[in-house]
Amino acid sequence: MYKLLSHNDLDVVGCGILAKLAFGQDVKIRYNSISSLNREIRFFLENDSPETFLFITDLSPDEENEKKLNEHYKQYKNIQLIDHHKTALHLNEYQWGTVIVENEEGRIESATSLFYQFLVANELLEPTEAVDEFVELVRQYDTWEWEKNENQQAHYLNSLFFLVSIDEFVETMVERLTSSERFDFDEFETRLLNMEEDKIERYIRRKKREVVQAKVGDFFAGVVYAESYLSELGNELSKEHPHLDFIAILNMGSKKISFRTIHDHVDVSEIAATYGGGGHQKAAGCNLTDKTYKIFVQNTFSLDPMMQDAKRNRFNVKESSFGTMYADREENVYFILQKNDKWRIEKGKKLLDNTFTSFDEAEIYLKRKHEAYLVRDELFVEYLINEVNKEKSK
Ligand SMILES: [Mn+2]
Repeated sequence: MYKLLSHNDLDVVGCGILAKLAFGQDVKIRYNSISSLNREIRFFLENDSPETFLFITDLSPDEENEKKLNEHYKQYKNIQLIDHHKTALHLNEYQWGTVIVENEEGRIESATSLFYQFLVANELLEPTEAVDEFVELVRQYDTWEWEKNENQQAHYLNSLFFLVSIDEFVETMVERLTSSERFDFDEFETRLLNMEEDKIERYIRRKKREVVQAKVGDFFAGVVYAESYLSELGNELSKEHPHLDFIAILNMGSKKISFRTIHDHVDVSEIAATYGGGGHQKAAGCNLTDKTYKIFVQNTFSLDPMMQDAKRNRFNVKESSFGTMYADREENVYFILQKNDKWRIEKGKKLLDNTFTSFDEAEIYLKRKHEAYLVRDELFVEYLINEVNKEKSK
């Protein structure tokens, strides 16, 4: 008998599907949160027969269970932990721990891709083209590589996962992976997934109007409330507001905060860790506690949502050396313009002292300090006409 303990996202359920393919009826699978994982481990150590082989994927035990698992392993040799979280790297010191964030060729791993390699290497699962493809889709979604590769299939797979129950998803995938030579979606799923993509887009468009900008410690964060499509939302908001270090997504119902960033200079797993959470460099989370409630909810509640940059401008565009016009909530007007190789900011005709080496640097300053936004062409043209008229009437 095998037992697999894991939490529940596509990467984890991908492990569950591989376990089903490898062991069939001979495996019990439990999807856990971190706290229930430690309960499950205690239960396993106290009640399961030593014949049972335990897999833990994508999660790590607390310190107490780490020691107990090691004692158990010394006696029975029946434990394997597989993870790709940086925060679990210390478990590599145990014979039963395999934690790899990035392999030797620089490929970023997921729990599913690591578990697959383990099963194949130990001849517990026969690799096939269909399973290869499935595992790669899970890995690309989990690492967000799908976006760079424009691998829509990977995004579809995650959307399908959220459209049906875990059991139904596992059953459908196991059936498909055992019966088809290639991995693909059927016609009905494709139609459904197209509709789902549209729905996600509309949801994100709505959420973009609700983000507030907040200073959190040394960082600038975008704070938003949401309970669906967190990764998609975090990614879109990060791209929309590159002057923000990270996005904090608050789910009041589950009392959880998710952190996302697209930047390399920020490690959200470290930020989450300061609040008792964890995760990856670009995606992490923690619980909503009294402390985090105060920082992210109470302190930001009275703030107005950020204004969005105009999208379809032809004249007032970024990096124009003649000047790009911005405004803030108090209707102050700013121009970012180039003067002798340097980028400068003009606030209501007055040139500020600061100099910047790039347009982006100037814009980050302006957005962080004044929450200024790129104004629409209409306003820009109107402003210029007014200026010309003022000159004439002098
Ligand atoms: Mn994972």
